[in-house]
Amino acid sequence: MNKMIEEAINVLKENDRGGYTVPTSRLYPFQWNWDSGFTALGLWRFNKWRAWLEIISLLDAQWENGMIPHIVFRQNDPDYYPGPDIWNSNNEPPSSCLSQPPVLSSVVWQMVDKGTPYDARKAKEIFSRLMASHRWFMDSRDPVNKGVIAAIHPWETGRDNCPDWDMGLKNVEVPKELESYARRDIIHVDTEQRPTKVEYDKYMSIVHFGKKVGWNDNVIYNEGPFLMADPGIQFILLRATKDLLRLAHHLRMNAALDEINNWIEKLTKGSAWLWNETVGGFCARDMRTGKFSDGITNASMLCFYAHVGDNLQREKMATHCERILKKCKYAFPSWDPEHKCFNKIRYWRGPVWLIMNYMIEKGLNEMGYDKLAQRIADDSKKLVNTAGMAEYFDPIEGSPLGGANFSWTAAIYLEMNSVDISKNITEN
Ligand code: 9WN
Repeated sequence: MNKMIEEAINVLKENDRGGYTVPTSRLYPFQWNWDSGFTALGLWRFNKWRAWLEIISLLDAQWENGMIPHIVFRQNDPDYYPGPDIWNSNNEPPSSCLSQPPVLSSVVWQMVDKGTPYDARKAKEIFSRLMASHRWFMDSRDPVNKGVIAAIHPWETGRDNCPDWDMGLKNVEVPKELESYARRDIIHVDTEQRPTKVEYDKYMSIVHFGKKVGWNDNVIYNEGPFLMADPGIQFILLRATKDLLRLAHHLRMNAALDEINNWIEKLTKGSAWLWNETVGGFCARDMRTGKFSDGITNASMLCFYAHVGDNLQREKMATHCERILKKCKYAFPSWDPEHKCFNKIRYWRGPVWLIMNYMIEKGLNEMGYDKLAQRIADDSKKLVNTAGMAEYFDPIEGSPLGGANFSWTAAIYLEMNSVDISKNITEN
């Protein structure tokens, strides 16, 4: 077996905490929502029941209202801030109180589509849970029926410090009564590669507000300090809803079809609201002011993955893609390298993330942009082959950034190499 593939499998095994996988040790010592989704894809390549357990353990933390929280805390751990005592979710297992990009239904569909009757049986067991999580997004993050999903916190988008959120964070006031706190992330990772203190103060201020209003989704939507539309969440949810429809057909869950079709129709219409004519691309947008962000990101590129936009819009997005690829040695940066806010090492302000590459590549392939897709697949593999399973990578130098031995990078590496070594599992 290729050495890197072996290493990727080892990373996933080493980050296994018994039924769930941490993104990496120390820096992120809990279970994260979309990390577990992508991790399941990688696990499935060599151990199917363990992949399903990853999903089932995440769903174990699903709230009664359908929300799948962004972090599940099964124990306290001083290595991460903010931990369970700060969120104070008051449920079992303790969790954070907001969500993350909903990749789960797409992951499940892929496992069923490529899998065996065993996979279909497991999917059937959790189908109603998936429905509930989609319903929660539609009801709680779009209570006005606009077809546009709101993110109430940059953490919900999973692209925490992307310049997309600068405009929304500007309006977030840091309350005098905000408890003082000590960050832990910068003990593990170079400060230059992480969000700034000003950003962290704002992140904690939004948490402070959420706690004050008992995490009431309606109050947060109408009065919360931050409310932005994210092409990432919007397109990932739309794609996941389309995959949920495929799953429903496959499992003959006919009673669910109308509801899912309605969601698809609504989200497709709503996606048009994210088209920024000035930039000629899909961009993040402030829900309260209607003001657009002016940068093309790796999340903008997910329009292909969601199959949204008319022909002209797609051509414009493909042109942006080509232009950006010419500026970077390694695809695909999290922020436009020609924009003044680009920073090649600071987290979501420039670096490459393999999970985003995976979705962009899939979308480009499906929409017939084979060459662009190939470039992204090749660069992704090259990055891991030379820099290892890093959390993220410098798009210009190719160097590893953030945490090392990272679960979702390892998982996507296995996925992109179409590893099928399920027969070898007993030997390992
Ligand atoms: C906050 C775990 C998570 C990812 C996010 C990424 C980062 C957390 C943090 O790590 O966010 O959720 O503390 O920086 O931005 O996408 O899920 O890997």
